[in-house]
Amino acid sequence: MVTSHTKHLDPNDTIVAISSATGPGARAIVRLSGRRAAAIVGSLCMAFVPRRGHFATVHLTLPGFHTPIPADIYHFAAPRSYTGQDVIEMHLISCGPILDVVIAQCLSAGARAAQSGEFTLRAFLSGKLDLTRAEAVLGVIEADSRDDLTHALKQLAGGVAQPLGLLRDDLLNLLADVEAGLDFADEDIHFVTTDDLLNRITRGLAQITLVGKQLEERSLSQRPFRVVLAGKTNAGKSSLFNALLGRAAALVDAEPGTTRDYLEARHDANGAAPILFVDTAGQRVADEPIEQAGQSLAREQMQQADLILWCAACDDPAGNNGCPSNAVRIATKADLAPAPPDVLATSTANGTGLNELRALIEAGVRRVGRGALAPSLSRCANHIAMCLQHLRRAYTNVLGEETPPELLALDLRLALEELGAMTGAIYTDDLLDRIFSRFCIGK
Ligand SMILES: Nc1nc2c(ncn2[C@@H]2O[C@H](COP(=O)(O)OP(=O)(O)O)[C@@H](O)[C@H]2O)c(=O)[nH]1
Ligand SMILES: [Mg+2]
Repeated sequence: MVTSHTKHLDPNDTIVAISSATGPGARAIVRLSGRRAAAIVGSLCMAFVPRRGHFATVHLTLPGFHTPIPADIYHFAAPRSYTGQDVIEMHLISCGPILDVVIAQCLSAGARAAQSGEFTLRAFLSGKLDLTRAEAVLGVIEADSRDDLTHALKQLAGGVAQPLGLLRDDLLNLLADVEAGLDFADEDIHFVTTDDLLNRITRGLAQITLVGKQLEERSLSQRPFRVVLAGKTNAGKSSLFNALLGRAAALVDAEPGTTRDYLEARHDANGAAPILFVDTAGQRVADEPIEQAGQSLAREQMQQADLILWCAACDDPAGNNGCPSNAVRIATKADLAPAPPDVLATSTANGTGLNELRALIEAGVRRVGRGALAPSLSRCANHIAMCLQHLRRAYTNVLGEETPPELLALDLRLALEELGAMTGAIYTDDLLDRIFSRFCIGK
């Protein structure tokens, strides 16, 4: 699972570590990554504030040292840094006691000690490392203590890089054949028949579809965080659902049993992990089959939930009957009666507790660590979709025999470019190599 480690590795923390080899040496490097890097380093050198993207030689004033310690400071400004965040490197005299104090000072100024591989993990999360190179990340972080992390990244990148490589190979060979044909067009030499073209493009389509599917499967982390509102009928679930979404997505009515099946609505806050709110039919003794069905759907939803909010109105003493043990209890309609102690009280009538409820949900999202990998995954999904589009056009072009081979070559190139953008490889030289080696053109 992607979930168990990321809670320890909040990418919003500013992390610090000695990033040079341990032991005696001329210079040692202390590296920080995160929003507060400059402020933290600044606190070590009095009034000096490192300028974004600049180099400076400074003197650190460290507790217990009477002389200022010289240091070179390199500021790599986000997003153009290894991790994609603000990165600061302090190049210092390589001396254990000095380094210890520098790290201790950074920690007390608000940095967190980086976990093994965490800088690279951040590079991966910010899209600086592609899926293929993410395998190298695995190597970096293969330390025993990071089993979880290794496992998570393996799940994400493991099987994808290889089929991507195969697909790229196939498409390159195909393009090489088509382009070679272009060069010999006058001599009417064909390197590939229409049937062969269609077969090979179809194979490419199948492969890229497969890679897309694998990515999808691996992107469990992209699945939105499911918040299910449950409780008795008339508890105020739909009202809360609407309030959390900030729009009237569900019908609210004084008549109990208004919500009969369940309603889903996705909430994408800026930059935050997506949340799926699910409003369910209330629990009550159901006579009608349709209502019974609605309630069994609600139970199903609760099973799939990442967070169950069990709503019980403050003026309903029996509101918590049937509340599952893993649910978070919410005392709704707090404007009508006092809420029980230690339960979050809300009211959609006067807004009580809504911010606290949002914070509670966000904490749940963070705990599960969902969404941290989402940007990288959706980036890949986008390239795959574009690649598919170009390949489909290539296929149609081959079918419509009038189409000049230049257009086919263009589509194949565009498809390869999408793969290239995904993996960061540049295929042009590669392609020339192939043409030269396979056809001895230009000798
Ligand atoms: N006074 C008060 N009434 C509420 C509040 N929330 C919901 N209601 C009312 O309670 C009734 C049931 O609300 P609804 O959201 O449909 O409950 P659901 O059956 O659990 O979905 C409606 O008449 C709402 O207007 C609240 O915070 N305060
Ligand atoms: Mg309802």
